Amino acid sequence: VRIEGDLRAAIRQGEIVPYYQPLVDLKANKIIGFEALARWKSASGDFIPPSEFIPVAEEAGLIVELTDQLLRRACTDALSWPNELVLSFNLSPIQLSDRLLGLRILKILGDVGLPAHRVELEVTESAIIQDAVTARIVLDDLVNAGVRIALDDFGTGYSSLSQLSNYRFDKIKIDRSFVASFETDDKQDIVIKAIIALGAGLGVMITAEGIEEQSQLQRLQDLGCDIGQGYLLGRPAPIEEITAHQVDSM
Ligand code: G
Ligand code: G
Ligand code: MN
Ligand code: NA
Repeated sequence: VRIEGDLRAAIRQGEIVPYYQPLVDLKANKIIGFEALARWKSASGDFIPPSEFIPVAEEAGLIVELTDQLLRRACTDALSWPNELVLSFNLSPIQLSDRLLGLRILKILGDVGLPAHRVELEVTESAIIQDAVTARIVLDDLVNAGVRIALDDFGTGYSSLSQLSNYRFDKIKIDRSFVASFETDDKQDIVIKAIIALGAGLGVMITAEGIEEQSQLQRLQDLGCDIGQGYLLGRPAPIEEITAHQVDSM
């Protein structure tokens, strides 16, 4: 396929770069870190979304090279941020069935000189179910070194709540589909409330994704949600923009 050849070239030429979206402490109203989101700006100037090229990279055997490159770059960028800010980085399910992943990630952190406690990895429920034994080995390698783990897209997927008792996450990210509908749907409001209570009970921080409206932000703050993310709080932006504006203005 054509995209595969283009992708190979794009990786070689460093055309796929991380953008950064702020993660905001909803109680203190301040940025606590950024989620890296891969962006490929093709030669024609169009953006090809990660939902298209990440699966191709996985099938073409390019995901290790792409991830190493993106993570190295993101860690280097994070070194220029104020010291307490965290870098959050996504891992796709297939990556967690590679038992060397944890060690490779730690090698990159070591090379760049970014302390492990400043890094958080976002994984999904399906990633852990796919190959539970290997996923645990990988996550344990990382957690033992001080890296934090967030359960991404929580509430979607096929798994039950069993992952929460099987693994000790540092953070749960409520999928943006809940935030998008909770004002118009009383049941969703109850669901979000329950997830926030669950987080408090488990001692796990809760992040709400996809906050686009002031009213959504207000409601989440009223419910005691810990962290927020969404276009209202900041869109994913290239490193030049976040260092110039967002961090300095906080
Ligand atoms: O940025 P956007 O909303 O288009 O991201 C779409 C999906 O791609 C999300 O599920 C996100 O987690 C995933 N994604 C973004 N960047 C990366 C990355 O660097 N690696 C992996 N594995 N997934 C990513
Ligand atoms: O699956 P994951 O949570 O990693 O994906 C995050 C995706 O959500 C990114 O592609 C990002 O661009 C997107 N995103 C972030 N904030 C918003 C928002 O407020 N609204 C919508 N629709 N998408 C968002
Ligand atoms: Mn994510
Ligand atoms: Na998500």
